[in-house]
Amino acid sequence: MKLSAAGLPAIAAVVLACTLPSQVNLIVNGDFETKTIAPWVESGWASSSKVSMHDCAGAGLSYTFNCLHGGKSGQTRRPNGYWPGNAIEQTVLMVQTAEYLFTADVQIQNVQSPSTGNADAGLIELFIGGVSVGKHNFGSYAGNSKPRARMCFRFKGPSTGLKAFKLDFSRRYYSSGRTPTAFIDNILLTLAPSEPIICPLLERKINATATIDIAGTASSRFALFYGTGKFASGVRVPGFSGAWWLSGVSGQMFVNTFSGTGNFIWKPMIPNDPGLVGFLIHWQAVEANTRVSIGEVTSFAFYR
Ligand SMILES: [Ca+2]
Repeated sequence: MKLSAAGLPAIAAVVLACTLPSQVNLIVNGDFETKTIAPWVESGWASSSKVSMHDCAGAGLSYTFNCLHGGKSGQTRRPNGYWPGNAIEQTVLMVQTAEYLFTADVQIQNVQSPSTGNADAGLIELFIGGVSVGKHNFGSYAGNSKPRARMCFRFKGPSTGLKAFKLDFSRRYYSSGRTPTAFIDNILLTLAPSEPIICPLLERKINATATIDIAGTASSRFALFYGTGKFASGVRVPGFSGAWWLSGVSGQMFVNTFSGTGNFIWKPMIPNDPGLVGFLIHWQAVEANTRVSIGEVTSFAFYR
């Protein structure tokens, strides 16, 4: 099927022939909006950990898990030289070789001593049944900064069964009165995600260039769409895989072609418009090759 630049926005207007109940997140309380950590269980060395209101994602205040990064003297360092710090985990039914998409908003901020930089702001790593499947390394920290990132990666289930889904906060040094605080929110685990998949990389500040990774089928044509709203239920479009979620003021950003490895990096200059700050925008891409596939919806805001 040939992708029509004019035809794709009409997807949003298709009759609601079939809807999904909601976006399926295999993680319970991944947004911490219950105001508590449950059913997550803490392990390792829990240091100043709590669920509190914080603007982790740059989209406004929201209940967020946070802890001091790093371990303590007397522990055994890991082979990578990091001190094991705090970890949160819950049990998830995993299927070996099935594909999963993990996303989470993470941030580092030195709450205890804001102007103090740090040689290592730590590593946030996802382990499934003890196997590392992905991580984000904040590296060194500049005083008075609040670096944000979106963890976003796909992985194959390492084994089948009820597995510990553990987010681990380790660091090259152990915690002290000047250690930065790590924040995490909006933890989402999707089984068999539909391509294309959109992941913002690095910071998303206004008056700066953003970097958005879009991944799909090699050499396929695709279109990127945005919406100011998101339906409560995804809309299935007959003949297309995936589901359509964008509502409100929505439109097409551009049409382009994935590389031979199925990637496209979009680097838009974000206007210096205070009206954009904290405004949640929803995104989906649609690709066409032997069939039309509507990719996973993702949402993020821009911030100062
Ligand atoms: Ca939250």
